[in-house]
Amino acid sequence: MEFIRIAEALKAGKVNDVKTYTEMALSAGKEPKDIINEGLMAGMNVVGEKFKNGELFVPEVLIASKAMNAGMEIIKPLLKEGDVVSKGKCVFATVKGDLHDIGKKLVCMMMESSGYEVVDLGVDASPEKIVNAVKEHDADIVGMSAMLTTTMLSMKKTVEALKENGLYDNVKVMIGGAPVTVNYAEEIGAHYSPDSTEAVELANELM
Ligand code: B1M
Repeated sequence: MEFIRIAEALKAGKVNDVKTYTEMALSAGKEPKDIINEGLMAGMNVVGEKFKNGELFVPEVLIASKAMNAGMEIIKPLLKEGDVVSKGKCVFATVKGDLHDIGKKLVCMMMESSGYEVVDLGVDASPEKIVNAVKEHDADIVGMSAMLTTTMLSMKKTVEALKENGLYDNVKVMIGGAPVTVNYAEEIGAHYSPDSTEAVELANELM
């Protein structure tokens, strides 16, 4: 019952209700990892599916992500080692010259909600900055977003920089953004997904 209430509140984007029901579930003795998997994640998975099917739109997904984060903030300090197994470490960025970050943030939120550790480098990230972050964080996945036809070229440069630094064979490169296509991804040696839900599915396949 507690889990269903959490999932329902999350789907409805009711941040305060998610907090309340998460606290109630803890008071009732529920395990933190079960609250995440059967309450929060269960709700977020439905949100992801509905977004993919066009039943929900960007603002609703952002609010649901906020509700997810509100629940996670309560649970995080209580997690024991091994409660949550990270699916992988990702470095995400909007590429050099590009300041659009709404879509990239959405992808980051969905990835985090699905169990990935995400280092978000923000916008206008040069190939050097991305390469350095991949080294520093020993990333499994590099995710790049571009919204301008002109800045897409920086994705190719970043892939080349990853190759020059001997990192390309150890990371999976994912790209996306309105002007990006599957053909362009193939051409530069990356993997493409059209939206945040498919980005998570792609990451799951790649890992
Ligand atoms: Co700009 N802008 N903009 N803009 N802007 C577009 C992209 C544009 C298509 C508008 C247009 O002319 N019709 C056009 C680009 C044309 C082109 O190159 N093909 C454009 C332009 C020209 C510009 C400026 C050059 C305008 C100017 O100053 N003359 C300028 C450039 C600034 C710069 O970046 N250097 C500019 C500026 C801005 C604002 C700052 C005002 C603002 C950005 C605010 C912000 O992001 N913080 C802005 C906005 C809001 C837009 C539009 C209206 C909306 C973009 C958006 O947030 N969509 C956009 C027009 C449009 O797309 N209809 C436009 C919602 C978001 C959820 O979708 O980002 O597509 P999206 O993300 C999706 C998918 O693409 C995918 O998943 C997301 C969720 O489903 N996805 C990934 C994204 N990244 C992914 C990564 C992945 C996987 C999937 O794996 C890693």
